[in-house]
Amino acid sequence: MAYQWLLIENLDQVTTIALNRPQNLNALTDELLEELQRAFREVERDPATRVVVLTGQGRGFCSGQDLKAFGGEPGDRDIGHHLDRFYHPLMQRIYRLEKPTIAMVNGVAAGAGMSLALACDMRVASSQARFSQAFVKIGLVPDSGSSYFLPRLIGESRALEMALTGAMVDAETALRWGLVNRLTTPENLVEETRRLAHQLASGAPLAEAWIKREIRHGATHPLEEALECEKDFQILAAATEDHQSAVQAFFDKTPPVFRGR
Ligand code: T3D
Repeated sequence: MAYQWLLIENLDQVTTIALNRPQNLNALTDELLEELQRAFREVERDPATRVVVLTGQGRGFCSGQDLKAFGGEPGDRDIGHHLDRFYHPLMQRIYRLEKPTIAMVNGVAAGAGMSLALACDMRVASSQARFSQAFVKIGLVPDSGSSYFLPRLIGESRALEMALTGAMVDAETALRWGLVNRLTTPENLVEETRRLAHQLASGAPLAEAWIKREIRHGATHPLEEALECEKDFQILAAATEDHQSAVQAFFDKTPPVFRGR
């Protein structure tokens, strides 16, 4: 089905989803959020997609909730319902996608736009990327997963600094803080992201899906439970054809080919 607010491209098993409202730095309307939900549902099921890249058209990544769509009197909006309906299912879907996800952060990522980047597994940033927990600047609190993702990525103290000040964090600082995995020039952003995406796309898909679950579990559970979780996934992984054939490829001194079986 066609999309009005997204550009979607599949190249060599990597699907790139680009938010496409460049005139307002890809601010999120209900229509765009609905399309994003649908796109992530589709890539989840699509056998031709092994890795998903999320980015923005134009000079911004995403400026968060479209403030012009607020309308009406302050207090008229049922913000709880809005979050439940549009943001919560989307962030959970991205975070739990059983395929690797990369946010290719081309420009500013603010408010829920930053949450979108945080919900991805990794972030590759251009030197023009900037990050702001902009919520406080309009008297709101972090939502759409930022309070969950951010302290886990950069620690409580820096997360609080970002959330309390709403200050813009530049790409260099983001790299230093561990907010982004890689930093490159604007000219090399696509190439650098593609290199990482293709490396992941040629990996073992079942192992990658289980690794996502195992690492997230390990981050929030005691060692004893992490060891049990690792064992459960390792039993599954060891039984795959991909594991058997990769071990054989190692002895044959040939590159492994993973088929997701
Ligand atoms: O509703 C709910 O369920 C609650 C959910 C809330 C989640 C949230 O995301 S709250 C936070 C919302 N986002 C913001 O508060 C950020 C607002 N934007 C900015 O602070 C700045 O635009 C930026 C720091 C992101 C970028 O600044 P700059 O100087 O590079 O660009 P600009 O000139 O401000 O913006 C360019 C255009 O985009 C401009 O339009 P114009 O004047 O040329 O017609 C601007 O109005 C528009 N724009 C930017 N952000 C938004 C936006 N339009 C609507 N909504 C936006 N969020």
